[in-house]
Amino acid sequence: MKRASQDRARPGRGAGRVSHARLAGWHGASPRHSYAFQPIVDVASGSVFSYEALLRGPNNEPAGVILGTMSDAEIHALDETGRQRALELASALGMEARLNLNFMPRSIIDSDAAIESTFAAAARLGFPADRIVLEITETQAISDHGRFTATVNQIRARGVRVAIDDFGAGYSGLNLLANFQPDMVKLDMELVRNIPRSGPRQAIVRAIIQVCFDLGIDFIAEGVESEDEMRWFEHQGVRLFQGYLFARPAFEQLPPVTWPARTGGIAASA
Ligand SMILES: [Ca+2]
Repeated sequence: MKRASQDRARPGRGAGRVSHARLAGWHGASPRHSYAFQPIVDVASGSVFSYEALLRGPNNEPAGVILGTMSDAEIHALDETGRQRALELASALGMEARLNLNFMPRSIIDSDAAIESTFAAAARLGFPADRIVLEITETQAISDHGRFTATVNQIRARGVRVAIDDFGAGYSGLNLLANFQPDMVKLDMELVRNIPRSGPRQAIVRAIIQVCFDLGIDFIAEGVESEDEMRWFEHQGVRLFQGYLFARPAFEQLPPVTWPARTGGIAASA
């Protein structure tokens, strides 16, 4: 695996930790959770396309650790109202790119509390709805495609975009795309890993990319860790990437992007 050259690193806009003073008054003095941010980059334009907000503990503990300390009721409350903290941080950091927020299908279908609290926070903070992307994982079974599609389309009508997360790892797959065209698809990292050396993965992923291109869906390769992986996707016409090759998640910060050195092709200039 080649190492990304460090001399191409440059900070993202608004890079820097949010001061506690700027978040003072938010949920009192000791929030139970916070977020790290990881960019999704556009290698064709050399810009940050979006930042995904990743759940963390108040001291950067992994999501699984803090969820393990919470009761079911606390987890439910976190799911209903917790994303406002991601929006608070994004605003405090001066985020100008899109903000991706994670949702389970049931968080959207069973109740509108999670969505409404997110819209309310965005309105209060002046964060434009059209810069919010809902990442909905397909690893949880969507039992009723009709209801899912109708609900998500109602939400989209309010300006947000929708991405299907972990695509290829779950239950719905191409059948979901036949019934419902999201704005974006994020290919599961299991299909990304070592793709330059896996003929079967290449055949499957080429088909998924083609379907997305035909349907006008933005295709994102997530979990990209090596230049070889990135180059394979780039050769297929993919320009949107997320993964350690470009930036690791940064706690309450917008991390700088490390741009792999170009060997030709598209120039990565800002
Ligand atoms: Ca995600």
